Amino acid sequence: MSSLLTLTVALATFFTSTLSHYTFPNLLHNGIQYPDYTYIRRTWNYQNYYPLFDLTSPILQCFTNGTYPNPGTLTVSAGDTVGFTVGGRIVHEGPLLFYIAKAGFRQTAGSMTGAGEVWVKINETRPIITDVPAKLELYKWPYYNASEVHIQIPPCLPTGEYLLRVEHIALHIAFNEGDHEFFGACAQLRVVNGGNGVLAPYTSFPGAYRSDEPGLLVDVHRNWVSIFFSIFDSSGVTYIIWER
Ligand SMILES: [Cu+2]
Repeated sequence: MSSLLTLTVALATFFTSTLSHYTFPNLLHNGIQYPDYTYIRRTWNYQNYYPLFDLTSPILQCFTNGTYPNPGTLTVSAGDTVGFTVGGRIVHEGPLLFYIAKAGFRQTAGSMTGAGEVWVKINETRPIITDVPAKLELYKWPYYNASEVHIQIPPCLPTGEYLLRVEHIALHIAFNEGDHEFFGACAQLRVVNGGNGVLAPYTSFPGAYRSDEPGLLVDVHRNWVSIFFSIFDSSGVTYIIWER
């Protein structure tokens, strides 16, 4: 009886840890769902689904611990839509963001680390506001409870090799500094049929975020308006690719 109870408690702990958090294990492209961590670098939390809290950690670059099997690089066309499955579901409120980093001279998507000022935000999904001032129920995070997420590779993106970084920031308990939760992954892509866009502005991981900035230190159940204007508009990494 007591061993059954112990097992029950252990299982409950396990499911609380995994079911309440999430990963991005599978790439989706042209109707194909690739196997776990194929074209996606296996993340540091692939077994335990843990959130990342430390904004000074290089893990933030691609959510790996630096050790992962070679995932390969997938060829896609600029303008294609690619997706990531969600291991679990996105069960916390917060924005979904995509960043891209181009491989430099003598680099490939497989060889680049993601360190340095190489990242450009290409998309962010904001909450939909139906009333101001609002309560939680009046804001809708489009990816809340999602089992997959999608992004169009910008049609103007130049041909080349890239890391595509997906990031979800959970803000449900971010009223205590440092209690934001970061989840994400990087896909390795070879983009063909590209355009003449110019990437800007650049940011780095770590470096893009501060734990005390208004968008990351906020009570999402109260200060909705300040969230809206901070994390999205004043973080200094707001957009993107300029068409010319
Ligand atoms: Cu959580």
